[in-house]
Amino acid sequence: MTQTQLAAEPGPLSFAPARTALIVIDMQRDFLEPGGFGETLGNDVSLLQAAVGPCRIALGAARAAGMLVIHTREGHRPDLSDAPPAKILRGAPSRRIGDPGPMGRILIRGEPGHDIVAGLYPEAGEVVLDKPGKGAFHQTDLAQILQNYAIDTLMVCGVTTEVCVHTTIREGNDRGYRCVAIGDACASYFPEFHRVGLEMIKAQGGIFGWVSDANSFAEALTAAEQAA
Ligand code: TIU
Repeated sequence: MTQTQLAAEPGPLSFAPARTALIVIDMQRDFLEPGGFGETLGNDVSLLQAAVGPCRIALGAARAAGMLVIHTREGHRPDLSDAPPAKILRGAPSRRIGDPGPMGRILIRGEPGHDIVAGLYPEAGEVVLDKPGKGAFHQTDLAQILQNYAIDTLMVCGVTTEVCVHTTIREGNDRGYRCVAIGDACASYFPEFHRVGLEMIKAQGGIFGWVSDANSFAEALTAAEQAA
């Protein structure tokens, strides 16, 4: 099986594209566009645009290499039966989960705001995984999907760095996956949290993962194709 080397921190990582999945976390209108969940929490959603271009690079490279691509969407059933009251009642948002907004009901499956942004829309054959929590493993069939494809390495990008990306990488690490944050393809409403969030992953010799970037990921896949 073809192996390739990824430039990453705290050190390079050798991985097999055939055993690797690209997981694009929650690049949804609810987080990236005005009028959605992110804005109801008081955030400047324009900050997340920084991740879109690098996500496109990572997605394009994974597609060209025939890698497993998984898109996640955070959201809930229309009847809110899977939304913990502790989550719905948290804080003082301008609109709560389930309330009507300009992109439909906030963070509800099937509503326009729950959909993935146009520039990163899933292609036929890619996995779209709906998740009720911050982590992509919590109450989803992600573990089964990864097992079915014999995946051992996760390349993770999307939003937000310190919330859903971090939670998913922590969950994946504890389950035995080698997890890489594609750093420039992640973003946060808090630039400092983004920076420190990436630092946390790769500190202590890579305590729960690696950090790379979209171009390095694409170069590693190109090298793998040339070696095959
Ligand atoms: N608010 C925030 O930073 N993030 C979330 O609520 N969900 C995700 O990170 N997807």
